[in-house]
Amino acid sequence: MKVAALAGGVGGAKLAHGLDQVLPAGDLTVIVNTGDDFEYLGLRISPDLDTVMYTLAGLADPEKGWGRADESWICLDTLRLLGGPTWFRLGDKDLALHLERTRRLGQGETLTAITGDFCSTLGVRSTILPMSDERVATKVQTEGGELAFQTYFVALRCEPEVRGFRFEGLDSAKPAAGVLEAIGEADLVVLCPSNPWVSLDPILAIEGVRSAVGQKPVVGVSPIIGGRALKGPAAMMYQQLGFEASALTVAEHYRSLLDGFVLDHADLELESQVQVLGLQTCVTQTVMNDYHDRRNLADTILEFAQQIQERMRST
Ligand code: FO1
Repeated sequence: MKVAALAGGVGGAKLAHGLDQVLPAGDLTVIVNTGDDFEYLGLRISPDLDTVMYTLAGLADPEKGWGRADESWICLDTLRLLGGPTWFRLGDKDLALHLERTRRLGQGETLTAITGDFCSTLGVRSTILPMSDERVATKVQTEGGELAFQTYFVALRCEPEVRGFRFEGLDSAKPAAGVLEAIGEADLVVLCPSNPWVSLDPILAIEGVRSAVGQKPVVGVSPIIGGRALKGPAAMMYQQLGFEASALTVAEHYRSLLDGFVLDHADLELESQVQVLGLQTCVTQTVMNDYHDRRNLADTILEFAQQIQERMRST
């Protein structure tokens, strides 16, 4: 089964890793949000792309989920001593990647090509694609005005109350080479358990992506479990925007695209309401504490997708 997975940062990367482990080599393409990308210390940082790449390479920091395991912080500590900006923490190994990416972008290479080369070097089996090679910058609209995503997320620790979002550059952004092809060739599209507002919506907003996804069997996995996000501000964003934070709200968010929806055991009581939306459901453990959980969830999703496809064929 060929799978195209749409993913943001840590939660999405974990499921993408599970899929990478259980699918035959070459059958998975992960299409990653680049709305979080920004320039910092003169370098181009692509946090979600790197989180997915490091995770699939088995190199991600197991505690934080982003950055590299066994990292050193000599540059950051020296920068701090010199009075430079250190609010966004870049480890030494990670920094090398940003330096090289920025150098190659400066020579006119695409983010897609550079990411492909890094993935080969780091031993990633699956294809990882940025959503676009053009810059799209997520802006968070708050009571106090509009903020660049990483300012809101890291510098201000998601404290300002959210009013909405804007994806700057969207009008002129095209899907990266291979994105529409991977979706077109896929037997299944998986919406990973990433933040719907700031991780998956930017991908789906890129020209042609939503309609390509809509033509495929689509399974979504809720990033909200028992009314809370395991990591990040997704639940808080729903509440601040006037919605109840729940797996049901996430299913409604993607409703027009979905065929099936995966909920955690903790949300069993929401299953019938998700079915009322016209979706097939699968209740399972979606919390991924270790590699085994990632593979288990991926296997469960693939079995669920097969059931969905059989039902589609028989109706
Ligand atoms: N998140 C933080 O909360 N603080 C950081 O200092 C930080 C640094 C960082 C460096 C490289 C990288 O790839 C990710 C990093 N992140 C950090 C995570 C990142 O801000 C978010 O995970 C995503 O943008 C949201 O998905």
